[in-house]
Formats: sequence, C-alpha cells, structure tokens
Amino acid sequence: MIKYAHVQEWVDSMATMCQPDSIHWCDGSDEERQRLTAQAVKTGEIIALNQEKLPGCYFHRTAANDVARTEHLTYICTSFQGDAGPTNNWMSPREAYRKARDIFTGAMKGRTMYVVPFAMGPIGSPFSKIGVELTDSIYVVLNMRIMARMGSEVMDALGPQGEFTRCLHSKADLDVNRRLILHFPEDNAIWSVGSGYGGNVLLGKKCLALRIASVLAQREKWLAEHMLILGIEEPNGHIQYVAAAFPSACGKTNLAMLLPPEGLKQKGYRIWTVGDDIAWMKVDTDGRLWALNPEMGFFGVVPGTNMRSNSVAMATINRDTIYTNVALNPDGTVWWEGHDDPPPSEALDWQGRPWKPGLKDKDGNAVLAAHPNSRFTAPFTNCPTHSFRYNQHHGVAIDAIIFGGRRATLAPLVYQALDWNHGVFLGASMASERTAAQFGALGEVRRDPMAMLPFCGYNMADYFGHWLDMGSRIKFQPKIFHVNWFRTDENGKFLWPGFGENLRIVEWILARCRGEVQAVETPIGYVPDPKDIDMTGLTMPNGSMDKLFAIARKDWLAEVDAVGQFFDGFGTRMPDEMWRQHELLRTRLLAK
Ligand code: GTP
Ligand code: SPV
Ligand code: MN
Repeated sequence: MIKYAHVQEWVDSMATMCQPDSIHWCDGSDEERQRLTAQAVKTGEIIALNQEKLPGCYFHRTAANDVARTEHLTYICTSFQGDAGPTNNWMSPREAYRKARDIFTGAMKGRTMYVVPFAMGPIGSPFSKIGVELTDSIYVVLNMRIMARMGSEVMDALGPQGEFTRCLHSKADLDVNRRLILHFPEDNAIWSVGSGYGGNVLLGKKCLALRIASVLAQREKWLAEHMLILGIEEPNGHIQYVAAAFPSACGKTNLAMLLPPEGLKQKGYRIWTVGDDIAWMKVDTDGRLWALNPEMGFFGVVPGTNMRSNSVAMATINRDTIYTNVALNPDGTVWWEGHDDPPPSEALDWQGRPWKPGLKDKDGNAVLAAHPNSRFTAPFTNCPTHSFRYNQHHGVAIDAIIFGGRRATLAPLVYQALDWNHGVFLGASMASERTAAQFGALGEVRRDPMAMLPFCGYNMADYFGHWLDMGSRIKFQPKIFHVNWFRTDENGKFLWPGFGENLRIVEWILARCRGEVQAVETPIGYVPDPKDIDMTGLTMPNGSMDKLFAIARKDWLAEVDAVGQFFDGFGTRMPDEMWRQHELLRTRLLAK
C-alpha cells in the first residue's frame, strides 16, 4: 500500500503523542477484515453472533456512559468565537489542542494505532472528500469499513499532495470527564477522545460529512445536510427524488426504506433508497439541485424496527451487520424492544447483565433489554431497495426538500412553503422533541434548524444566509415542505399511522412538484385539500384528519414569538430576510 510522505509525516507525529505499541495501515481487504474481526472476538471487544441465523454479524457493547452523541462535549474550534456561532460550543484552537493533547498523550500505550484512509462519496466524484482516521479501536475500523469507501484505493486516489481531513481518535480511558469531540475547520482536522460511540468516533459521518463539510460547502457553494434521499418510481419508469431533514431518531432511515402500504400497492410504485442520513447537494449545469449520499452504510436506530414498521431494514440487517447495545439471546441472536419475536425468557441486556421480561429496577421502573439508542451498522448494498445510482458521481436530481420534526402539537401533518425563502425560514424555525440519540432530557422541545443544530460547523446565521444564497443559484428550485408524523391526540396517541403510510403524503408532495394538484393557502403555507390525499385502504378514526391538519392561530402566534426569541440569539449576524419572513408570518396570522 502506498504511504504518501505527507500522510506518513502526520501519522508519525500523532504516534509520537499517542505512543501506540504498533501502527497498522488498513488496506480495506477482506482478509484484513477477517483478521481484525478474529482479533477483536478474541479480546472480547466484539462478540460473534449465531453465524447460521445471522451470518457475518457481530455484537458490541459500549460503556454504559457512552451510548449517544455527547453534544455538550462537542466543540467547533475556530479563531473567532463568532464563526462558531451561538448554537455551537466553542473553544479556541490553541486551548482545544492543549486540552486534548493532555488526554491523547500516551493514550495508545499497549494498543495498536490503525490508519484508516476513507472517502466520503464515490472515489473520483467531484463531490467526494478524503479523510484519514487514526484510531485505537478495531470496532471503529470495522464500522468505518462498512460506512465509507475505505483502504488502499482511497490512498491511491489521494495522491502525493492530496488534501485530506486529519481525523484522530482514541478511546483513551473512556472517561466522560476526559472526553472531547473537537473540530478544527481552519485546519481541516478532527480530534475525538474518550468515547467509543458511533457519532462521536466514526469521524467520517457527523464530524466530517456534516460539521467540516458544511464549512467547505459554504465556501464552495454547495450544501452538506442531515438528510435522507429517496426515489419514487412510477410504473412508467419516471423517478422523482426527495431529500428530507428530520432530527436524529425522527424517521429518516424509516422513510428512506419506505414500503408502499397495502392500499397503494396497485399503483405500482417502486422505492429507491439513496441515503438515510446525509446528503451533499450541488447545483449542476442543468440548473437543478443534485444530491449524493457520501456514506456506504447505515448506522441506524434498532428499537422499533420490525417486519411491520420496516421490513426493508429487517432484510438489510440479517447479515454482515454489527449490532451495538442490543440484548443478546442465549442462542447468539439478538433482541430489542419492538422486535417481531416476543421477549426472550432470558437474555443479557445491553450492559451484559441478566435480563428477563418484566424486570424492574430498584425504583420499580421497567429495565430495557436494548438501549433506546442501540444501533445497527449494515452495508448499503444489503438494502433490497438500494438505488442503482448510489455510485454515480453526480447523484440524483432533487424535486422536493422536506423538513420535519417530532411535535405532539402545532405542526400539521404536511404543509408547503410559499417559495424558497419561506422554505428556508420554515427550516430555520424547525423544532423537535429530544430523543435518545443525544445525551439530555427526553421529550424537551428544542429548536433544531434543518435538523442541523448539532451538526452545523459554523455560525447558523451565516448558514441560513447560505441557504438563501443557494436558492438564487438554483434555476429549477426544489419545492420545500414540512411534515410532522408525530402529532398526538388528547391521550398522547399518534394520530397518524406513519411508516409506509407516509407514502400517501409523499405522493401529494410529488404531485405538487409536478403542478398537478391544487392546495389551500393558509397563513403558514399551502396545505392539502384532504380529498387530494389518497386514503385507499386506510381507515382512520373520525376527526383524525381534521386534528392532523388543524392550524391553531393562537398557538402559531406563540410559536412566532418563540422563533423570534431563537432568532434574537444570532444578533446582527442574522440575515434580514429571515426577519422579514418572520414578520410576514405574523402578519398573515393576524390578518382575517
Ligand atoms: P438517526 O439515525 O438518529 O439520524 O435517526 P433517523 O432520523 O434515521 O430515525 P429512524 O428512521 O431510525 O427512526 C427513529 C424512531 O422513530 C424509530 O423508533 C422509529 O420507529 C420511529 N419512527 C420512524 N418513522 C416513524 C413514523 O412515521 N411514525 C412514527 N410514529 N414513528 C416513526
Ligand atoms: C444521529 O444521531 O443523527 C445519528 C447517529 O445518525 S450518530 O452517528 O451517532 O450521530
Ligand atoms: Mn442522523
């Protein structure tokens, strides 16, 4: 394998600090995967699952205090605090390097440092970016091999002078008090220490493909977004693509793997999964917005996944998958809350403790077998609906952009922005209830603009400005929508069945994009005439649809105030157009 001098020099200097016993350059071969897997099984870092029932599958437990992204320990390290903005934690690069260096020094003693060259995006695509991650975790190497293009072919593509993101990771002692996830956009570098959990340590994903990439995207006039990409093919062969941003654990993987509901089957749609978490989007010479998924695998939420909610995911994760923090059955298979199988009579929970149904903790609360943020890592091509375009260098042309949150009240099932700038406002004022995907209080409603709050690598006021600017660069702008699958009734029950049934809403969205269906103009945007949503085969309790589409003026006016408070936090850096949109919404709500 080629070891270019500029890479070697950096590896050497990081090794001097971390002091590993040895250094291994990963070539990405299958032989290497087998060897590293055997080694990790031997040390107990991973557990081989039942190879008859789950061929190629392995299981890993993270430390009990290391089960989700730790946003409060995640920093954007720029020379000026204003460049990180009010929604990011900030540290000066000098202080960040100093603090991290203390923890990294000697952290790899007794361990091997793995050098992992990886590409986000197809190798050779003008979209693609190369990174090299140094890590002392085989679990990370095996996950990176699934999630990204990895190994010698990437090094070959890099070339002797090639620019790459310098990604350094060490588990160190997994001490939450000595954990830091640091981004240095000015140096194109990421340092992560003290964690072994997904989003904190698979540095190609959130750290590079969103936080660092968003900075590059602003500079180079493209978009790096927390979005799924989905294609819907009609029987005549015409495929329309949508990109959708929902916050973590709010349904991206599920929508990306959508299975048409029974009642719509006769329409003959075919679904193509292009991506489930990240979209990089560029304006092409044809004046359209093209989107590409830079990843090669799924790092998806396990609980709630079953044959009814997502049979496509079930088919994706029955082989060559790494499971993290689920429950382990005595026969070497796995289980989680919401699995098709009934709970096993006995199992080991995600922490490796004996578990049985009905188990309560000392306060009388049910003990979960799987962690609510337990995850699967599965190859993209395992997915039966994976798009034949996944390796194409230009991605797919996007017709609609969908924003969505998890909101028990307020936001209707679907509405459409009046135009691009209103759509940007709609994305910027998004809010959602907090899930288990990040450390913090569950259920609390927080603003999460474009589902990028934890992932934007620069000042979000500038980011909104960039979105506005992008609109003027796209000749054939995608239409922008907002959805809410999570509205509840008085008893806290979801009003909308969700999952495959969401196709009924996507269908309306696509018809709007084709200009084939009228809509009702309301103060917040266009909403469907209920008769335009195909409800064949779906019966809902009386009045549900009214509740799903109710727009309460009083609540929306309160929302306008809350959005205003959020916008105030950005001070004078906020683009005037965002305030103009805010005022227009208030005016429309107050008008008779
Ligand atoms: P990240 O990987 O964290 O970015 O999450 P994601 O946005 O891909 O979310 P995912 O599709 O994994 O869904 C998260 C949770 O939401 C799961 O428990 C799903 O069962 C649930 N969910 C997904 N879609 C729907 C839906 O349409 N309705 C309801 N009620 N729940 C849903
Ligand atoms: C998310 O939290 O949005 C994820 C999982 O997709 S992680 O990779 O941990 O960020
Ligand atoms: Mn995500």
